[in-house]
Amino acid sequence: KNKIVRPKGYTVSWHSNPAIEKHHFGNSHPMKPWRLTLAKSLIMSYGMHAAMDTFISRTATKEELEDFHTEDYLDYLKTAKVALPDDETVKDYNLGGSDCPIFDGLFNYCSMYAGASIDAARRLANGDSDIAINWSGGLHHAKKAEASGFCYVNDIVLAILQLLRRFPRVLYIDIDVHHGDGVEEAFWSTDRVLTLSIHKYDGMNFFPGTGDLDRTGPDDEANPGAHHAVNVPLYDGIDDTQYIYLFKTIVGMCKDHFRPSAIVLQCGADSLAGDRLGRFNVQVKGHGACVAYCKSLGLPLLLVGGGGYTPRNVARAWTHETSIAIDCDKDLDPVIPDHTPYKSFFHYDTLFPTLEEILVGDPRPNKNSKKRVDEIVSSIREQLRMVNF
Ligand code: VJV
Ligand code: CA
Ligand code: ZN
Repeated sequence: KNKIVRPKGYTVSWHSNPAIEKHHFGNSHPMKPWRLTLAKSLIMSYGMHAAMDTFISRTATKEELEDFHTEDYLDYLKTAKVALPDDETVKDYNLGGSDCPIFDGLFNYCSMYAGASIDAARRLANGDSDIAINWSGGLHHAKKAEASGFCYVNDIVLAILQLLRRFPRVLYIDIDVHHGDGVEEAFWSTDRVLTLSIHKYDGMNFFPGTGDLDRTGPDDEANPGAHHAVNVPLYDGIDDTQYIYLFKTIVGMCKDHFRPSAIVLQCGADSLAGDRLGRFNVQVKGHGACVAYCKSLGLPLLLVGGGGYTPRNVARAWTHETSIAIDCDKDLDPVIPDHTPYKSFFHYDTLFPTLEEILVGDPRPNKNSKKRVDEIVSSIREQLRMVNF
């Protein structure tokens, strides 16, 4: 067991920087960069780093960040100090509230997670890696000149822009429990990126309040982006069976109609059962099945992290998904190794706890009917008839 070797015939690169993990959003803020330390220790205690090309990522340059963000916003982000109660710039850039606080080293944190995604994308574009991983990225809500929902710089948009230099079309897939609004908006008017987000949708009652089924792109048929935004709005409690069915069916249709040349998969782990902010019942195996399906398409693949607010489950999912990327998931002992640092944080010493173990006293009834799931699939099938490459 746990005999980890390099995958045969392809290369996986792992991009990370321990300095990212040291940042703090503030007391009891749900976003904890420290979860990356927990994930990294589990990945390394299985010995998986030996099967990848590993890179300590660098900070993105100002020029690289300006590929998407405005100079004004970046200047403000760089010099931002803990705000005064009625600072106008804070309101303009949505910085300094409780979701997007200004904390020590903020700009450094942003440039590092963005640098890792940019490097990962460049390796894919150059053909140096077949799969590239940045678990510290995936911050899908950040806008051109605005922070949003714990995200300040949109590393995904920056990575996709790198991929577009080399590849004609990029498929973006987002399994975070929240709608991937920042990425969708950035590529709203182009037919070179098809965005697909699966998320909980409950109008303004769940952040960010967008992503209904009929949000498919610009209304103007002459706009190249028309029909190139795919949204899968779900209710609470969706389980592995329904989730995997939806994922494979819809990603399969996107692949057939759009014919992507590369895939970016945002693996937000807040869609897992037992997440502090999420409301789904997806398990580590169901979440990982999405990664396995994307890998099976045989295209250059960028894996980024995202949300995930119950650190032990985030670490389990991204460890399992790393093992899928390097094709050693079948060789892995699901019992968490004894020498794993912070082992007691995992509560149960397995990568795959049962739903009962995860949801102690907090079961979430599945509010998604078979009828609704079928309705979603047929609506998206109609939408994709308009996408043809
Ligand atoms: O729902 C919101 C916005 C509010 C205003 C701010 N208050 C705190 C909450 C309601 C309308 N924001 C969401 C943002 C979710 C971002 C998800 C990011 C990702 O996973 O998609 C990608 C990384 C939200 N939900 C929960 C909270 N904010 C929240 C923020 C806190 C908090 C508890 C909950 C901030 C500080 C502290 N507790 C101490
Ligand atoms: Ca999503
Ligand atoms: Zn999220």
